[in-house]
Amino acid sequence: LSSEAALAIQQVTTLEELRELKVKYLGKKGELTGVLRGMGSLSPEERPVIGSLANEIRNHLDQLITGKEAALQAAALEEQLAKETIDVTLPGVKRNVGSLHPLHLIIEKIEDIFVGMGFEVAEGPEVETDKYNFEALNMPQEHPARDMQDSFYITPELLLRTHTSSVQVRTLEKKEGYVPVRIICPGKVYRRDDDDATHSHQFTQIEGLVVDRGVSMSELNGVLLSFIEKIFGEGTEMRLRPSYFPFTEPSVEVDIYHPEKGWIEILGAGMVHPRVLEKAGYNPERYSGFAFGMGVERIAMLKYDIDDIRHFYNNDLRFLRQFKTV
Ligand code: FA5
Repeated sequence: LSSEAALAIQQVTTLEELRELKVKYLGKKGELTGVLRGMGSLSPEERPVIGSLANEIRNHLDQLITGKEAALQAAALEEQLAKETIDVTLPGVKRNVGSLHPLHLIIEKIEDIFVGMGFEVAEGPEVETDKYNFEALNMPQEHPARDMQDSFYITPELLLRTHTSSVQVRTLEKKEGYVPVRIICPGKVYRRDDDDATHSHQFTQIEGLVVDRGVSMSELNGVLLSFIEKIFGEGTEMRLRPSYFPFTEPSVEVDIYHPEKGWIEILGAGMVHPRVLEKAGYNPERYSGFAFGMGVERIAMLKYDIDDIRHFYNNDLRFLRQFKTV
């Protein structure tokens, strides 16, 4: 029995077969167990002899099985490792890497410039109340200036914001009368304008607002010139033209000089109207401020020489791929 079992164990090639052999010889109903069970019929002299012989065989077989088990496991591991070798000569799979949208890139660039001048980045909702979009900005119901920004109304009280100036009063209310206030706010705005090469019914603005003691028009001039030189290069010319916004007094429109296109308007700005400060809880006798609102697409079009605003929204990969940064 012993040599028969030893031979069988030696010949086994899988762990599964080895388990079966273990049951066959050493299991509860196994052959060796059978021998031990039959000991009752032996004479008292024979019993210890056969008993110790049977135990010896059991230990021997046990050892053989454990040894074989380890050998089979090692072989299985070897085989797996051999199978998993990497063929470094195989051609790679090219993955398509996406890129940031040009508008996103320019917004980040503009944010960086203003953060460098001590501004914080603020946010506000795109669905806005009449109060923040118009009323608190010195444009009561029926004010003719509302016609300058033809609006998408949702209810008589709610509309898609027509400019990021809606964030001015929201920010001032949050600051609860404290100064300094120095924020910019990028975001989408909506107007019932007909789409053409330079107008879109949905576009992007970046609002700026500074409120503190003794803020002046010359500081506005300095901040804007410094911004424009950083975006368009040193020596870029800027001019302020008198204009009108109900929420600023005086108001200006800001143009930059483009060597081929001439003077181009890029933003509106002015000194925050005392009535706006007052409504938002700031005493206009003590504090003053300036604000500006720029069209981001217009700036990107000038910087990257893009001739049609609709390129930003059509998702044409031939256009988008030109702004790949990685
Ligand atoms: C405003 O929206 C004012 N809120 C700006 C402002 C802020 C003035 C703070 C004073 C103080 P305006 O309607 O001019 O102003 O728009 C600002 C800029 O948005 C424009 O200079 C232009 O660059 C851009 N813009 C206006 N309408 C469109 C449009 N339909 N498509 C693309 N860009 C536009």
